[in-house]
Amino acid sequence: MFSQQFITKLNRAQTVTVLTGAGISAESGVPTFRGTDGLWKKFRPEELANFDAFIKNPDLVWEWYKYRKQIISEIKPNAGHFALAKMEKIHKSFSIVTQNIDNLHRRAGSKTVYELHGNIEQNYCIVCYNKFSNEEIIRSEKAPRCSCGGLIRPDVVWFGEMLPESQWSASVMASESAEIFFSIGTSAVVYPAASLPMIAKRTGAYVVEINLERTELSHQADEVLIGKSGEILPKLIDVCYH
Ligand code: BJW
Ligand code: ZN
Repeated sequence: MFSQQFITKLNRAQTVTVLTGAGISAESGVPTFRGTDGLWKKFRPEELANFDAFIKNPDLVWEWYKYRKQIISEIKPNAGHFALAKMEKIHKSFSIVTQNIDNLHRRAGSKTVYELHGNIEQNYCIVCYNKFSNEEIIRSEKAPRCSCGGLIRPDVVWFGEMLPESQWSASVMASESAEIFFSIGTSAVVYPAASLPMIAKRTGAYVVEINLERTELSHQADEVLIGKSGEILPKLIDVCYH
Protein backbone atom coordinates (compact mmCIF):
# COMPACT_ATOMS: atom_id res chain seq x y z
CA MET A 1 0.00 0.00 0.00
CA PHE A 2 2.84 2.45 0.83
CA SER A 3 5.81 2.89 -1.49
CA GLN A 4 9.25 2.12 -0.06
CA GLN A 5 10.39 5.60 -1.09
CA PHE A 6 7.63 7.18 1.02
CA ILE A 7 8.29 5.02 4.09
CA THR A 8 12.02 5.77 3.97
CA LYS A 9 11.43 9.51 3.52
CA LEU A 10 8.85 9.67 6.32
CA ASN A 11 11.02 7.68 8.66
CA ARG A 12 13.90 10.11 8.19
CA ALA A 13 11.86 13.33 8.00
CA GLN A 14 12.41 15.99 10.63
CA THR A 15 9.66 18.33 9.42
CA VAL A 16 6.19 17.04 8.60
CA THR A 17 3.10 19.15 7.89
CA VAL A 18 -0.47 17.88 7.61
CA LEU A 19 -3.45 19.65 6.06
CA THR A 20 -6.76 18.19 7.21
CA GLY A 21 -10.35 18.65 6.07
CA ALA A 22 -13.80 17.40 7.00
CA GLY A 23 -12.96 13.82 5.89
CA ILE A 24 -10.67 13.18 8.86
CA SER A 25 -13.61 13.80 11.21
CA ALA A 26 -16.11 11.80 9.14
CA GLU A 27 -15.36 8.57 11.02
CA SER A 28 -16.17 10.41 14.28
CA GLY A 29 -19.62 11.19 12.86
CA VAL A 30 -19.14 14.79 11.67
CA PRO A 31 -20.83 15.28 8.28
CA THR A 32 -18.59 16.51 5.45
CA PHE A 33 -19.57 19.49 3.28
CA ARG A 34 -19.63 18.27 -0.29
CA GLY A 35 -21.04 15.25 -2.09
CA THR A 36 -24.58 14.01 -1.52
CA ASP A 37 -23.83 12.68 1.98
CA GLY A 38 -22.40 15.99 3.07
CA LEU A 39 -25.19 18.35 2.10
CA TRP A 40 -27.46 19.70 4.86
CA LYS A 41 -31.09 20.08 3.72
CA LYS A 42 -29.79 20.17 0.13
CA PHE A 43 -27.87 23.45 0.63
CA ARG A 44 -24.37 23.76 -0.79
CA PRO A 45 -21.85 25.10 1.78
CA GLU A 46 -21.34 28.22 -0.39
CA GLU A 47 -25.05 29.06 0.11
CA LEU A 48 -24.88 28.99 3.93
CA ALA A 49 -21.29 29.83 4.83
CA ASN A 50 -21.27 33.48 3.80
CA PHE A 51 -22.12 36.77 5.49
CA ASP A 52 -24.86 37.79 3.03
CA ALA A 53 -26.72 34.51 3.62
CA PHE A 54 -26.42 35.12 7.37
CA ILE A 55 -27.86 38.64 7.15
CA LYS A 56 -30.66 37.49 4.82
CA ASN A 57 -31.63 34.49 6.90
CA PRO A 58 -29.82 34.34 10.26
CA ASP A 59 -32.28 31.78 11.67
CA LEU A 60 -31.50 29.31 8.86
CA VAL A 61 -27.73 29.72 9.17
CA TRP A 62 -28.00 29.35 12.94
CA GLU A 63 -30.12 26.20 12.52
CA TRP A 64 -27.21 24.70 10.55
CA TYR A 65 -24.62 25.70 13.17
CA LYS A 66 -26.74 24.50 16.11
CA TYR A 67 -27.16 21.15 14.39
CA ARG A 68 -23.38 20.91 13.93
CA LYS A 69 -22.53 22.25 17.41
CA GLN A 70 -24.80 19.54 18.87
CA ILE A 71 -23.10 16.76 16.85
CA ILE A 72 -19.62 18.01 17.70
CA SER A 73 -20.41 18.19 21.42
CA GLU A 74 -21.36 14.50 21.39
CA ILE A 75 -18.52 12.89 19.42
CA LYS A 76 -14.91 11.85 20.03
CA PRO A 77 -11.67 11.94 18.00
CA ASN A 78 -11.10 8.82 15.90
CA ALA A 79 -8.09 6.61 15.10
CA GLY A 80 -6.93 9.08 12.41
CA HIS A 81 -6.74 12.00 14.88
CA PHE A 82 -4.95 9.82 17.44
CA ALA A 83 -2.43 8.57 14.86
CA LEU A 84 -1.50 12.17 13.98
CA ALA A 85 -1.07 13.01 17.67
CA LYS A 86 1.35 10.06 17.95
CA MET A 87 3.32 11.20 14.90
CA GLU A 88 3.83 14.62 16.49
CA LYS A 89 5.83 12.93 19.25
CA ILE A 90 8.14 11.22 16.73
CA HIS A 91 9.14 14.04 14.38
CA LYS A 92 11.21 17.04 15.40
CA SER A 93 8.76 19.48 13.87
CA PHE A 94 5.17 18.40 13.20
CA SER A 95 2.29 20.78 12.43
CA ILE A 96 -1.37 20.22 11.68
CA VAL A 97 -3.11 22.83 9.55
CA THR A 98 -6.81 22.18 9.81
CA GLN A 99 -9.78 23.56 7.94
CA ASN A 100 -12.01 21.97 10.56
CA ILE A 101 -13.67 23.88 13.37
CA ASP A 102 -14.40 20.84 15.55
CA ASN A 103 -11.43 20.81 17.99
CA LEU A 104 -10.89 17.07 17.47
CA HIS A 105 -7.14 17.34 16.80
CA ARG A 106 -6.53 19.05 20.14
CA ARG A 107 -8.86 16.66 21.91
CA ALA A 108 -6.76 13.78 20.47
CA GLY A 109 -3.64 15.34 22.01
CA SER A 110 -2.09 17.23 19.06
CA LYS A 111 -0.29 20.36 20.23
CA THR A 112 0.73 22.33 17.13
CA VAL A 113 -2.59 22.94 15.37
CA TYR A 114 -3.32 25.91 13.13
CA GLU A 115 -7.04 26.56 12.64
CA LEU A 116 -7.63 28.21 9.27
CA HIS A 117 -11.43 28.46 9.42
CA GLY A 118 -12.03 29.31 13.10
CA ASN A 119 -13.57 27.31 15.90
CA ILE A 120 -17.16 26.31 16.59
CA GLU A 121 -16.83 26.82 20.34
CA GLN A 122 -16.63 30.60 20.02
CA ASN A 123 -19.13 33.22 18.85
CA TYR A 124 -19.14 37.01 18.63
CA CYS A 125 -21.48 39.98 18.14
CA ILE A 126 -21.21 41.46 14.66
CA VAL A 127 -21.73 44.99 16.08
CA CYS A 128 -19.67 45.28 19.28
CA TYR A 129 -17.48 42.12 18.84
CA ASN A 130 -18.32 40.88 22.34
CA LYS A 131 -17.47 37.19 22.67
CA PHE A 132 -19.95 34.49 23.69
CA SER A 133 -19.49 30.84 24.64
CA ASN A 134 -21.80 28.17 23.23
CA GLU A 135 -23.45 27.78 26.65
CA GLU A 136 -24.47 31.43 26.57
CA ILE A 137 -26.27 31.21 23.25
CA ILE A 138 -27.28 27.63 22.55
CA ARG A 139 -30.66 27.89 24.29
CA SER A 140 -32.14 30.63 22.10
CA GLU A 141 -34.58 29.24 19.54
CA LYS A 142 -33.70 31.71 16.79
CA ALA A 143 -30.52 33.55 15.86
CA PRO A 144 -29.06 34.80 19.18
CA ARG A 145 -28.60 38.52 19.83
CA CYS A 146 -26.20 40.50 21.99
CA SER A 147 -27.42 42.97 24.66
CA CYS A 148 -26.40 45.75 22.22
CA GLY A 149 -29.00 44.41 19.75
CA GLY A 150 -26.44 43.05 17.27
CA LEU A 151 -26.65 39.56 15.82
CA ILE A 152 -24.26 36.99 17.27
CA ARG A 153 -22.40 34.80 14.76
CA PRO A 154 -20.14 31.78 15.08
CA ASP A 155 -16.41 32.62 15.12
CA VAL A 156 -15.70 30.84 11.85
CA VAL A 157 -14.43 31.95 8.44
CA TRP A 158 -17.06 32.21 5.72
CA PHE A 159 -16.58 32.60 1.95
CA GLY A 160 -15.26 36.03 1.03
CA GLU A 161 -13.71 36.51 4.49
CA MET A 162 -10.01 36.66 5.30
CA LEU A 163 -8.41 33.80 7.20
CA PRO A 164 -6.89 34.65 10.63
CA GLU A 165 -3.53 36.17 9.69
CA SER A 166 -1.41 34.48 12.38
CA GLN A 167 -2.81 31.02 11.56
CA TRP A 168 -2.36 31.54 7.85
CA SER A 169 1.23 32.78 7.98
CA ALA A 170 2.24 29.97 10.35
CA SER A 171 0.61 27.47 7.96
CA VAL A 172 2.49 28.84 4.96
CA MET A 173 5.77 28.61 6.87
CA ALA A 174 5.03 25.05 7.97
CA SER A 175 4.20 24.11 4.36
CA GLU A 176 7.34 25.74 2.95
CA SER A 177 9.58 23.91 5.42
CA ALA A 178 7.90 20.49 5.14
CA GLU A 179 9.88 17.49 3.90
CA ILE A 180 6.66 15.45 3.86
CA PHE A 181 3.29 17.14 3.38
CA PHE A 182 0.03 15.22 3.93
CA SER A 183 -3.34 16.35 2.58
CA ILE A 184 -5.97 14.32 4.41
CA GLY A 185 -9.75 14.21 3.97
CA THR A 186 -10.15 17.41 2.02
CA SER A 187 -11.70 17.89 -1.42
CA ALA A 188 -8.96 20.53 -1.99
CA VAL A 189 -11.32 23.00 -3.65
CA VAL A 190 -11.48 25.80 -1.07
CA TYR A 191 -8.74 28.41 -1.29
CA PRO A 192 -6.39 29.57 0.07
CA ALA A 193 -6.13 26.30 2.09
CA ALA A 194 -5.98 24.29 -1.17
CA SER A 195 -2.85 26.16 -2.23
CA LEU A 196 -0.79 24.80 0.70
CA PRO A 197 0.02 21.39 -0.87
CA MET A 198 1.26 23.21 -3.98
CA ILE A 199 3.36 25.60 -1.88
CA ALA A 200 4.87 22.59 -0.11
CA LYS A 201 5.56 20.80 -3.39
CA ARG A 202 7.22 23.85 -4.90
CA THR A 203 9.58 24.03 -1.94
CA GLY A 204 10.54 20.37 -2.25
CA ALA A 205 8.09 18.40 -0.08
CA TYR A 206 6.94 14.88 -0.91
CA VAL A 207 3.17 15.33 -1.08
CA VAL A 208 0.95 12.49 0.12
CA GLU A 209 -2.82 12.52 -0.19
CA ILE A 210 -5.18 10.36 1.87
CA ASN A 211 -8.82 10.41 0.75
CA LEU A 212 -11.73 8.11 -0.04
CA GLU A 213 -11.49 9.24 -3.65
CA ARG A 214 -9.24 11.16 -6.03
CA THR A 215 -9.48 14.97 -5.75
CA GLU A 216 -8.34 18.14 -7.50
CA LEU A 217 -4.95 17.62 -5.85
CA SER A 218 -4.36 13.98 -6.79
CA HIS A 219 -2.57 14.56 -10.11
CA GLN A 220 0.01 16.75 -8.34
CA ALA A 221 0.56 14.46 -5.34
CA ASP A 222 3.58 12.14 -5.17
CA GLU A 223 1.55 9.42 -3.48
CA VAL A 224 -2.25 8.97 -3.39
CA LEU A 225 -3.63 6.62 -0.76
CA ILE A 226 -7.28 5.80 -1.33
CA GLY A 227 -9.24 4.78 1.78
CA LYS A 228 -10.34 5.94 5.21
CA SER A 229 -7.87 8.09 7.11
CA GLY A 230 -8.85 6.32 10.35
CA GLU A 231 -7.60 3.07 8.83
CA ILE A 232 -4.65 4.25 6.71
CA LEU A 233 -2.93 6.41 9.35
CA PRO A 234 -2.70 3.72 12.09
CA LYS A 235 -1.36 1.28 9.42
CA LEU A 236 1.22 3.85 8.36
CA ILE A 237 2.44 4.16 11.95
CA ASP A 238 2.79 0.36 12.20
CA VAL A 239 4.73 0.11 8.95
CA CYS A 240 6.89 3.20 9.31
CA TYR A 241 7.91 3.44 12.95
CA HIS A 242 8.04 -0.18 14.18
C1 BJW B 1 -12.49 11.03 3.67
C2 BJW B 1 -13.26 10.34 4.53
C3 BJW B 1 -12.49 9.43 5.32
C4 BJW B 1 -14.68 11.59 3.51
N1 BJW B 1 -11.13 9.38 5.13
N2 BJW B 1 -11.23 11.04 3.42
C5 BJW B 1 -12.61 31.28 -7.53
C6 BJW B 1 -11.41 30.59 -7.61
C7 BJW B 1 -10.60 30.39 -6.49
C8 BJW B 1 -10.98 30.90 -5.26
C9 BJW B 1 -12.16 31.58 -5.17
C10 BJW B 1 -12.96 31.77 -6.28
N3 BJW B 1 -14.07 32.47 -5.89
C11 BJW B 1 -13.97 32.71 -4.56
C12 BJW B 1 -12.81 32.17 -4.11
C13 BJW B 1 -12.30 32.18 -2.72
C14 BJW B 1 -13.04 31.20 -1.86
C15 BJW B 1 -12.98 29.80 -2.49
O1 BJW B 1 -12.03 29.08 -2.34
N4 BJW B 1 -14.02 29.42 -3.21
C16 BJW B 1 -14.01 28.13 -3.95
C17 BJW B 1 -15.10 27.22 -3.40
C18 BJW B 1 -14.20 28.45 -5.40
N5 BJW B 1 -12.36 31.22 -0.59
C19 BJW B 1 -12.65 32.11 0.37
O2 BJW B 1 -13.54 32.93 0.23
C20 BJW B 1 -11.78 32.10 1.61
N6 BJW B 1 -11.31 33.40 1.90
C21 BJW B 1 -10.53 34.07 1.04
O3 BJW B 1 -10.18 33.61 -0.02
O4 BJW B 1 -10.16 35.32 1.51
C22 BJW B 1 -9.62 36.22 0.56
C23 BJW B 1 -10.79 36.99 -0.01
C24 BJW B 1 -11.32 38.03 0.74
C25 BJW B 1 -12.37 38.76 0.21
C26 BJW B 1 -12.91 38.43 -1.04
C27 BJW B 1 -12.40 37.35 -1.75
C28 BJW B 1 -11.33 36.63 -1.22
C29 BJW B 1 -12.57 31.63 2.82
C30 BJW B 1 -13.00 30.21 2.73
C31 BJW B 1 -13.84 29.84 3.94
C32 BJW B 1 -14.41 28.44 3.86
N7 BJW B 1 -15.32 28.26 4.94
C33 BJW B 1 -15.91 26.94 5.18
C34 BJW B 1 -16.90 27.06 6.37
C35 BJW B 1 -16.10 27.18 7.67
C36 BJW B 1 -16.96 27.23 8.85
C37 BJW B 1 -17.77 25.98 9.03
O5 BJW B 1 -17.25 24.86 9.15
O6 BJW B 1 -18.99 26.12 9.06
O7 BJW B 1 -14.89 25.99 5.45
S1 BJW B 1 -16.73 26.25 3.74
C38 BJW B 1 -16.23 24.59 4.04
O8 BJW B 1 -15.29 24.13 3.02
C39 BJW B 1 -15.41 24.64 5.34
C40 BJW B 1 -14.32 23.66 5.06
O9 BJW B 1 -13.25 23.88 5.94
C41 BJW B 1 -14.00 23.93 3.62
C42 BJW B 1 -13.27 22.79 2.94
O10 BJW B 1 -14.03 21.64 2.89
P1 BJW B 1 -13.32 20.23 3.10
O11 BJW B 1 -12.80 20.12 4.48
O12 BJW B 1 -12.39 19.97 2.01
O13 BJW B 1 -14.61 19.25 3.07
P2 BJW B 1 -15.31 18.53 1.81
O14 BJW B 1 -16.64 18.07 2.27
O15 BJW B 1 -15.29 19.39 0.61
O16 BJW B 1 -14.38 17.28 1.50
C43 BJW B 1 -14.28 16.18 2.39
C44 BJW B 1 -13.32 15.18 1.75
O17 BJW B 1 -13.09 14.14 2.66
C45 BJW B 1 -13.87 14.54 0.46
O18 BJW B 1 -12.86 14.65 -0.55
C46 BJW B 1 -14.11 13.09 0.84
O19 BJW B 1 -13.85 12.18 -0.22
C47 BJW B 1 -13.12 12.91 1.96
N8 BJW B 1 -13.47 11.90 2.98
N9 BJW B 1 -14.55 10.64 4.47
C48 BJW B 1 -10.55 10.18 4.19
N10 BJW B 1 -13.05 8.64 6.25
ZN1 ZN C 1 -23.02 43.51 20.71
